[in-house]
Amino acid sequence: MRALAGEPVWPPPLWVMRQAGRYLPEYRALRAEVPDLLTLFTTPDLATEITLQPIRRFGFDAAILFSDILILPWALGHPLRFAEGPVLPKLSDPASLATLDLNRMRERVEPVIETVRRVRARLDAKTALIGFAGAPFTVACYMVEGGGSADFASARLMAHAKPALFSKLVSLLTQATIAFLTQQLEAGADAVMLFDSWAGVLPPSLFGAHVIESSRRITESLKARFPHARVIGFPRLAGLMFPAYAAKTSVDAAGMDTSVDPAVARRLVPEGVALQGNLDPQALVAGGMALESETRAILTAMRGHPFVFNLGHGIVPHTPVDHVCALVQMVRNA
Ligand code: 1CP
Repeated sequence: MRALAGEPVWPPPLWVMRQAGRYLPEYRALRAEVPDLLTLFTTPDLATEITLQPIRRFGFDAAILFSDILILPWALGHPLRFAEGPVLPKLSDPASLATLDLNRMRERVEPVIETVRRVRARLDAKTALIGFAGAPFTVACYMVEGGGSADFASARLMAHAKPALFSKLVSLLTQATIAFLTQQLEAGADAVMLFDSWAGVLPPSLFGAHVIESSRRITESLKARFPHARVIGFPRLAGLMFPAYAAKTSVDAAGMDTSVDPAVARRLVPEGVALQGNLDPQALVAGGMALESETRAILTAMRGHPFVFNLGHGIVPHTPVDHVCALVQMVRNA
């Protein structure tokens, strides 16, 4: 929390994106008993246990709520199931947009909010709890596409060909995200993160409206209500738009994806904006010298700047648990 508030805490605090997940044997064991992901996300007992698993094992400085970015459209009434990845009906017209219902969202997310309460009650005071949501643009991508995609071509096509419809969707998701994150902060989350995993597929002409403006609205509205809450934004693959994102969204910290040079980012973000990231998840799989030199390079580049050590994207399932232990040791000894 001090690093997010702009203090260059050293050694830097550390957590790992997707830290609760398939690389952990205890997660795989639970998952084998309850194979339906949506059940895992919406059963407070199970979601609480999974959120705490990586904290027990590694002592990370933050826990992140075990949920998914697609819980929000699900709570708005958009059907969702998980196969290899998420599967949703494709949203393509005003009629399907009209079925999304903000009023029923509050009740449908209640099990997730209960998880926030239980996790906060079980964490010690030194461990922060990070709530999260997908950023409106990224969630819109999955809703228009009906699932994952390499380039989210149909979502981008809609943004160009039906700009009013796409803007309406992003705007509705912005409102819903404010409500959802407000509930998480009320329930005890210390910080919230906005995952804009697909921000980088947009041309700069649309990045301002769909990524920066929607994130700014969310951040400012949360901060007006919760002055001590911190917001982390993750505009993945934003490239040259990264500094504008850090400057204009009012986020407390900007998450660097693997492609960002931390030494360059540090010079380009406004004073006081913390940075988070950005070890290549594959360096963590590799371990040994590769892990050591990549980790050292990031630590050297970030020393003296408010910083939270993390990966540049989610940890991958075949990551050896020993390598995560080695990473924790290296960062703690920085
Ligand atoms: O056991 C499994 O197979 C589950 C895989 C899984 C997990 C662990 C999914 C399906 N979601 C989650 C949890 C999750 N998702 C968390 C939990 C907290 C944590 O430990 O970090 C978070 C923060 C997310 C966020 C999320 N879901 C993002 C944003 C971050 C990112 O990775 O870019 C995205 C894009 C999703 C969608 C999603 N959910 C699941 C999958 C496999 C995907 C990717 C789909 C695709 O694009 O192909």
